[in-house]
Amino acid sequence: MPPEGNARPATTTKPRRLHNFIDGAYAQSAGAKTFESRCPADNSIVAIVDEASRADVDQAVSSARAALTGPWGKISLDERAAILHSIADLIDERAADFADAEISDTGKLIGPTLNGEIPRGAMQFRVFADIAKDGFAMAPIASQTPMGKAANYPERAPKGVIATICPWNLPFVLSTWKIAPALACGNTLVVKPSEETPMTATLLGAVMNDAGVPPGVYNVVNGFGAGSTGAFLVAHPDINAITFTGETRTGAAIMAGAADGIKDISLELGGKNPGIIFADCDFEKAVAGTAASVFHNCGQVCLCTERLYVERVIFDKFVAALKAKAEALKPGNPRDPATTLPPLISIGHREKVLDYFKAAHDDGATVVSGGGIAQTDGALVEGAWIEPTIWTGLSESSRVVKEEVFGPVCHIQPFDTEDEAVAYANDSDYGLAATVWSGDSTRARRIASQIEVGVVWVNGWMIRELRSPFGGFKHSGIGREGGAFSLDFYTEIRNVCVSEG
Ligand code: NAD
Ligand code: 6OD
Repeated sequence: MPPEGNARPATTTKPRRLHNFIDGAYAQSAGAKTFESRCPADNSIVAIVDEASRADVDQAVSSARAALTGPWGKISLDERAAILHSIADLIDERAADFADAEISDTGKLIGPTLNGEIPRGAMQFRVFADIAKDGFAMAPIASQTPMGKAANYPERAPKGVIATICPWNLPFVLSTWKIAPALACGNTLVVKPSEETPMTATLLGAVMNDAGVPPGVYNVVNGFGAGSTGAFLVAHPDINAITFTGETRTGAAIMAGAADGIKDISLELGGKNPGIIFADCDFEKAVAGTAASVFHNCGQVCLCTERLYVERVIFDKFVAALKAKAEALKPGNPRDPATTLPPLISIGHREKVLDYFKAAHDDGATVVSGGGIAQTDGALVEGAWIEPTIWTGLSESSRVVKEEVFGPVCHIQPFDTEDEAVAYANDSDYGLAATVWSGDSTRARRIASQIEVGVVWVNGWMIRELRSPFGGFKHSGIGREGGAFSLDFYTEIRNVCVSEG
């Protein structure tokens, strides 16, 4: 379906009916429960979704377990890689459908969805197929020990049945970020998308069938977290590993659940990311890059910047320039290419963000820009719109400076010295990402090396190389994925030691 502009309603007109995808087929849930998925642009119902019961999860896991030793377990790495390339090609062919589904679920903007997030999902299948082909074989180790001479052959084996639990903010990018390497390594999967965004992972089932992925290798169970599908999956005794992206609190619950059965875990969690702007930066570039890092996807990217530290001599000028960027953003129909501000994911999430607006007010913040609900018209007035919001004047202990808001917000603090900027940046329980803006590359690298986060961008933001390690320090996660790090998580390593007398 080609994307259209303003004439097209914010959502698809008729709600889709979504079933779980188990053993290669869309099947009605074994339980009777369904739930609604809504488009946050106008709060209309876009899908009626089966909530997977414990019996559905059991069936999905058994099917994934059986598929491990079926045809999928017998094909070569090269054949698996070729199938992953076919998956990528089919996603590209159906990009407009995937984009349409993603926009219906999230209210995301048409441009970044159709030209950015969906193609990146496809690309992840190609890239991880090639990474596995290059990195699966490990170098032999010759040894001469008092017990004799031997040759050691370390080899990778699939880890088994992987549970993949995903958030709503980048549904297709973040599910395929895990699905692609898991399949490349020969595993089978049970994927639980966020209850807010069930569509794209579910649509991917048909692509898997068409690409020749055997039944049972890729399964999707839709539903909620605690007390529902997500918890059934985490507790399932036949899961070997859980890869999770979402809130830190949820990650802690999943980690506790994973202890039972000694399931391996990879946790990509929340952030409260700092940006440090030095007076010697390229000012226009720093303002534009910082605006993107604060407001992109309405601030709903774990890597978004919510704390800004600006060298005092340019503080007022920088605040004014960022305010101008915030106020230029235009809410509207996400399918209209002229719209530049998408909504938050839901009315419920907007309530949470509005609570933070109140907390900032109660703590005495100066509201430089925003602070309320963004004005829209027509059907969009029912949507989860919010104003991009900039605060100054708060203490570093204020709630909105400490806690992840996950909205289009930032607090800006002046600093005078490098040490002060680094101390501010590190004064957080989180440690996911940071940006440093400076014309002095030696200084920028010196600062970057002192910040306790998993990724530091110097004079840029969100430049993603899929071969580089990705993950967080402190409460932002456990483990690294990306490139060969994904191979380490999605495989077990066996050492075959051959005695040579
Ligand atoms: P969330 O933790 O509420 O939910 C994520 C997923 O976990 C959903 O599928 C949910 O149904 C499931 N879930 C919730 N409770 C569960 C439980 N007890 N057992 C099993 N599954 C459970 O997160 P969200 O609101 O969907 O996403 C936003 C959060 O994700 C933010 O904190 C953001 O920073 C974080 N995030 C982190 C990264 C990263 O790479 N570090 C990427 C994207 C989002
Ligand atoms: O770019 C990625 O690989 C990644 N995992 C991004 C996460 C973004 C969080 O919202």
